[in-house]
Amino acid sequence: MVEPVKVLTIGGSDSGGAAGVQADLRAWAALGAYGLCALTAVTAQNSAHVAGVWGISAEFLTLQLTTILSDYGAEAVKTGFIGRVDLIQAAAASLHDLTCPIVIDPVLVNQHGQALFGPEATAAYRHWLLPLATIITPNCREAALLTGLALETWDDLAAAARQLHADGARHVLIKRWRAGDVSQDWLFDGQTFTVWRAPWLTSANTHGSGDTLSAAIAAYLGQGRSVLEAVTLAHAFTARALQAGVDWRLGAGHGPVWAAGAVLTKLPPSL
Ligand code: PXL
Repeated sequence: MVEPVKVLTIGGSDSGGAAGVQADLRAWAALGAYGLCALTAVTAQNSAHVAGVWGISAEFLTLQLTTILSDYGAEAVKTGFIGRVDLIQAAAASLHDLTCPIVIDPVLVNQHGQALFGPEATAAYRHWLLPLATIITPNCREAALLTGLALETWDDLAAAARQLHADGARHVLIKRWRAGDVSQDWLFDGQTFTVWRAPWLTSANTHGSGDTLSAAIAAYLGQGRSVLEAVTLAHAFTARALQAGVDWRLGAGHGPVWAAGAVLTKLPPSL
């Protein structure tokens, strides 16, 4: 009998197929993990714009989660697009008693860095979801919204990481700190900072890269790896996914990362 690593995402559907649960499930299929999904919202979007968002009720989110977890269970969970206080509370209530790693990807800004939701959503993240997080993965703008800090200097970034850790997240990964033509992702574990560096990307095809990174972190954590190892492997996976989609032309706008093209010929042991 073989039991694959089961990973659960709580997030929104991207009708354009680039981000959201579509990105998560694709990443997990590429990694050989079995993906489960509970939807918070259905979006009508293409590569150029979001035409509408239709939210699921909190009761129906809870029904999805209890139905999935009572049968399959999960070795790891990630959250993505949530954005409504009752949905954040419903997700937190269902995750509260789980002992598996939980990755909180706080989808709070759009690709232009503009806030997607009001301050009540940010406050709900801090109150309900941060204390459950094995790791939280905000980009700099999201870390600024969650902490109220401006993140203009590296010391601001360090202060934001400390604050999110004090709010309950066991690890904090603040992504896309720009240093010239280099993008830095900083991990704080409550004591030390570790950095991953990558070229600052000019490719238009980055839609879904944050989702792919947090999904891959969840899969590697579900496999039993340490946070440091999971983040390192997930960065390498996401870089391959970005490379696989770099020359694509799909719609008129922002193109996707292509996790299905990130499969190694030789898979890492046991995924
Ligand atoms: O990439 C963040 C994200 C997450 N979830 C959904 C999205 C997006 C961005 O477009 O549409 C459903």
